[in-house]
Amino acid sequence: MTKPTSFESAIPSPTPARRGGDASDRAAIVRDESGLITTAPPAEHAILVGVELANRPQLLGLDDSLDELALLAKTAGVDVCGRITQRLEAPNPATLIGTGKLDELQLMVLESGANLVIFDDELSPRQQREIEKVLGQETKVLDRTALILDIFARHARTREGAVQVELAQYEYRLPRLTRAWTHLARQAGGRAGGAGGGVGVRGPGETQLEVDRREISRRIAFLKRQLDEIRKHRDQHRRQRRKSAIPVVALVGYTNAGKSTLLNALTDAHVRAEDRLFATLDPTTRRTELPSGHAALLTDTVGFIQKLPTELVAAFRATLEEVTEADVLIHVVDASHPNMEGHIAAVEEVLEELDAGEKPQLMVFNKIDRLESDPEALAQLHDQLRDYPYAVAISAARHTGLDKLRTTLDRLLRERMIPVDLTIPYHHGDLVALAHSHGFVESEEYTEQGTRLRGRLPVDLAGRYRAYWTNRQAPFPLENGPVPTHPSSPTHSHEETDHE
Ligand SMILES: Nc1nc2c(ncn2[C@@H]2O[C@H](COP(=O)(O)OP(=O)(O)OP(=O)(O)O)[C@@H](O)[C@H]2O)c(=O)[nH]1
Ligand SMILES: [Mg+2]
Repeated sequence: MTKPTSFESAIPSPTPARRGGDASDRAAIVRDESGLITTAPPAEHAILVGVELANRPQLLGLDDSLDELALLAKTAGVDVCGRITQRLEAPNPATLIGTGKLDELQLMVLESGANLVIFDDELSPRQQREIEKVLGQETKVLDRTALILDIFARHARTREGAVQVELAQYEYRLPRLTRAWTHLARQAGGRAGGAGGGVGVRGPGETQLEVDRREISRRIAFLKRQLDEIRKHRDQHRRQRRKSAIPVVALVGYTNAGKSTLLNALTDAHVRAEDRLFATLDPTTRRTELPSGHAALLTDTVGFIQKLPTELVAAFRATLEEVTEADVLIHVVDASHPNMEGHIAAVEEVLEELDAGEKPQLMVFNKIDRLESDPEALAQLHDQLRDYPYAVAISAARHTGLDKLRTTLDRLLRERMIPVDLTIPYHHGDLVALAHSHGFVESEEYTEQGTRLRGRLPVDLAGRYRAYWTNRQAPFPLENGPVPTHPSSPTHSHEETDHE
């Protein structure tokens, strides 16, 4: 994508998305003089700051949340050299933590030689500014959101991913253009218009900060237009997919739960699965065969985390539509994680935010190989499975429990289909074949009027059989369009790769 030159000169780009390679993973987060995040050699030593607010429900405890922040820091190549926490009745509007705590933090920074402070909670632009004032120019102040944005930027491998991260970074940055940007440098000679500037062209007196803001807003608008194009393309792609009436199953779950490993185990996807947070950003879809003989399309996509910034969810709408448009979800859970329950709740929260909370879910408790030495935990897990209508325990890495997973997925898909009783004229053998390949045929008889089929059909297909309901009466309205004279057979052959 090309950037406007004026923009390039005015605003350094956010962290460039990296394509492949691991060496630069060791790079660390720093801010350039403009305040934007960029990568640099590993020389970052950070102190983590966590706050527990009396009236705020937390999915993870203070320490667990900071452990997770430490993992995020590690993923970004930052070395953690200390942490500090505070329990508060209410946040300090100016500095989040209390003044005494801030002094303590300053001392800790000096003693440890840290050059970075990372807050586990999102800082308001004002709080960030005030804290920076106290800690001085040498110490960078980041929050969890900025850290996640940086990791996302490193892991984006497609244009779609890169555009989404860049947009999220600029939207995060826009209200935070302060410090280095407040030099109030006048534009050289007021070139933008001066005395002769036309209407709407601002002349001398415009500050650098305002110019920067305007450039960033322009860039945001440009990125949004690009994303609209991407979304249109994805939409078309999905519509195509829907025509084939193959159910789409999205793998969702907390980051690092094993979604990509599971996709690889169930298909020949060969997607990258790694022991780090947010290894996957870009969706990959692969076809898999189920024991019933039916096919399903499995989509692996970005993982979730507690305190996932809303801007990020909004910016990743194109990617996350793979989740919202799926027929069913496989919710992958790391059953060996001490915070399993908190992770499940965090995923449910994000699903709610995406309006996907009501989709049928197959709960997959992964990594049970790690529970082998703990029979009690394993028994407890098996008890827990009963809380869910569809749940299995597996090890994606060792390929244990995958058959059970496949049959359970088959059952779930079958139970969401609608029961049908059809009499199909003999010249519509194609519709009989379609029912066999995409539905569950429980009985088949040959009558004078045609083939009588009883069983279940996917909702998406049922409309095509409207005219052939036995006794001419569907038990409910079927509004899936007219019955085609030559119903096209669904495409079985195409295997999809959205992005590699
Ligand atoms: N012991 C064990 N490790 C597993 C299992 N499944 C996945 N892992 C490991 O868990 C780590 C994360 O796996 P991924 O498949 O990348 O997880 P993900 O959910 O795709 O993670 P993100 O893409 O980062 O959100 C990798 O190191 C995997 O090897 C399992 O069944 N047992
Ligand atoms: Mg993954």
